[in-house]
Amino acid sequence: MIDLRSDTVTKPTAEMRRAMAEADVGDDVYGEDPTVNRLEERAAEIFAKQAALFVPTGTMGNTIGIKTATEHGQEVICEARSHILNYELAMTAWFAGCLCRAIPADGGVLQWAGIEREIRPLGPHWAPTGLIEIENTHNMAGGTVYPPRVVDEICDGAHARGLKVHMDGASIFNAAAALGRPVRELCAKADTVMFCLSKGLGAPVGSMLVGTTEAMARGRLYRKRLGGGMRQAGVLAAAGLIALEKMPARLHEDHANAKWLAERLAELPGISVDPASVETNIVIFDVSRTGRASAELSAEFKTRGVLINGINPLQMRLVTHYDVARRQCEQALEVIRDTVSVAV
Ligand code: TLP
Repeated sequence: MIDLRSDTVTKPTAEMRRAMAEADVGDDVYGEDPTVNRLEERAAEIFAKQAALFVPTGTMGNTIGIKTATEHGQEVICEARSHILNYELAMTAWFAGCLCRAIPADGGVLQWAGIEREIRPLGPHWAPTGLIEIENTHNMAGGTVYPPRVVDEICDGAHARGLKVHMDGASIFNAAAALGRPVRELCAKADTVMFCLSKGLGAPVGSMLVGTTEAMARGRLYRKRLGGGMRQAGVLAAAGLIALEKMPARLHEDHANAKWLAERLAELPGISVDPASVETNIVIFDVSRTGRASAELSAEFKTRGVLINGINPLQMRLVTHYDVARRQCEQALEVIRDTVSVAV
């Protein structure tokens, strides 16, 4: 199977498996796992933040990041297609007790002017704004990258209003690869940043939250409350360290494969996609002119050995990653071409 459903599907590399087998471990609930401690120190260093917290999933990292910056009964401003609003089972409401105020933005990239209009002060009727959340890269907008200047403007504006900014940087290393800038520059002013080790970077499990020492200390308690206090988690952190140190350097290969696929998909009958909009490793393409629903196409691709999911009846998303080389992209393209030429 050529699996283009997500960059979460990668299997740990041989080097990761070796490191996992040999990892030095201890009980991380007591803060005694040396490998987890090293991973947290390295993450904090690389992001130039005071501290970091190893969490089992990106969803838990976002949940904790949002919780550390808000109070029950507030609103979190986010983009309309954001992961926190659409793919985390209403966790912002469930755990932090906050509503999401969704703002649609071109390419998923919010601008300070658009956010400022939506900020609500304390008043007799409305839920006051507690936090601004931005997603970089923006998954469901097609892996789009925030220009660093826009992030800085949002953070400066938010801070001037006494608000914090949480960045869902699940794929922040893809943004860094696309811009050729280090992650610490892209999130310098964000208060908390979540990034995934298990998405694009090849680790089997794990995400990180980075921020101030104070926020991470509180975050550690929320993590325990959520059931994320892991014990000898060094076996996971060992793979995470390799993901963090080694895997970012190769992400440009995934970006080149995504662009290559988008350029060729654009030539196929019934498919619409603008290759210029593909900035990282995600290609969202419209299949409505094939006359078939994305679920049908998905099932057909699968019978021919290619996995690609629909994100709604009209659009599909493919994601390139470490476990698909250019050769597999060529094979996947053949399958898509054969399937849609029959469909049209
Ligand atoms: N993204 C997954 C799905 O959940 C959609 C994928 O296949 O792309 N923030 C963003 C922006 C993400 O894209 C994801 C995962 C997460 C958070 C959550 O990470 P996990 O799955 O570890 O909870």
